[in-house]
Amino acid sequence: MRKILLFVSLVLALAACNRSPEPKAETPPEAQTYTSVGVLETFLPDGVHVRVNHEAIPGLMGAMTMSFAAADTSLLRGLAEGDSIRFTLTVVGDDIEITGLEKIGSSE
Ligand SMILES: [Cu+2]
Repeated sequence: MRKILLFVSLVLALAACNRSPEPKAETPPEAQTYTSVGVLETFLPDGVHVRVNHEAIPGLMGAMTMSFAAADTSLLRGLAEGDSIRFTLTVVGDDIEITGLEKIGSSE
C-alpha cells in the first residue's frame, strides 16, 4: 500500500514537471482614467506640458500644482494661461497624460 502511494505521488510529480510552463502573457498595466478641474497656469516651452494647479483627484493625488503632458498637442489649442479647465488623465503604470481637456472658465 505504501509503495503504491509512493508510486502515485511520483507519477503526479512527474506529470506536474512535464507540464510546460504557461506562456507568460505580457499584460500591459491597465489604463485608469481620472477627471479633475484646475487652472492652467503655464504652457511649458516644449509645447507638450502644461503646469496645472489642480484640485484633489480621489484615488490618485491631492490638490497641487504640477505639470502634465498632453497626449495630443491639439488638446491645448485655444487655451490661455489662467484658464480654468476640466481635464481627463489617463494613467498607465507610471505614465500620466492628459487625454481630454475642456475649458470651463476664461482667464479674463
Ligand atoms: Cu498632481
